[in-house]
Amino acid sequence: MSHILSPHAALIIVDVQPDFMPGGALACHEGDTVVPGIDQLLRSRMFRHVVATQDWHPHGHISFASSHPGRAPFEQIDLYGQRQTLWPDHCVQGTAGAALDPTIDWSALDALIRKGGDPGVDSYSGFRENHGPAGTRPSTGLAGWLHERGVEEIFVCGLARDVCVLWTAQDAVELGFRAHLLWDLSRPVTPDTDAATRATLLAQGIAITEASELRRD
Ligand code: VGL
Ligand code: ZN
Repeated sequence: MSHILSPHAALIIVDVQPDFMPGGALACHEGDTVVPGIDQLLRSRMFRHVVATQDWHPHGHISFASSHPGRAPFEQIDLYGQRQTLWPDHCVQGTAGAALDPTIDWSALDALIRKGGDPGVDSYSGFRENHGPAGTRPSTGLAGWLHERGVEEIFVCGLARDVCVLWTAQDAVELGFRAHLLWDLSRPVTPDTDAATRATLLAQGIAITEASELRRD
């Protein structure tokens, strides 16, 4: 199947940062394998609107297991009434692991959304933070930016397929966009989540699309 991109389609590249690659602080399974395809997609100039997100935490962030004495990475705690997975320290602001992947040509990028900067709240989606103490999910402003540019359809790729990519695609449909997850240009933190991720996408009307299906209008 091929998919003709309209001028109202946007690409969102989620958290393609060394800390999410093999050898990084919070490595995704085969995370580095998305890099050549994303670089090619950027160079192709197929999308009229291109956004990247960058996980960007202060030292001592609440999502770090190291901020919770006696807790280990990948344990879950209750935080503001929601389940919070505790992660290894990752994407600390200004560190090499938090940079956008240095081998990708980012020239075609229109906007960069940094997220996770609130020390007390995690932020998976590019659109809004996770639940905070007030029970709300503050916006990053991305939905407004896209709506004002006339974007109707979103293609999400990057890392991690089971966390920030998934949450970004879910918010996209909730906020009124058609959404695709570019499956071959994403990889999970936890490989055995793929079947559950596919079921969630199907149930929420998010298309599973391969980069090779994309054609320019
Ligand atoms: C992510 C866990 C914690 C991601 C970010 O980019 O998927 N996962 N922070
Ligand atoms: Zn994070």
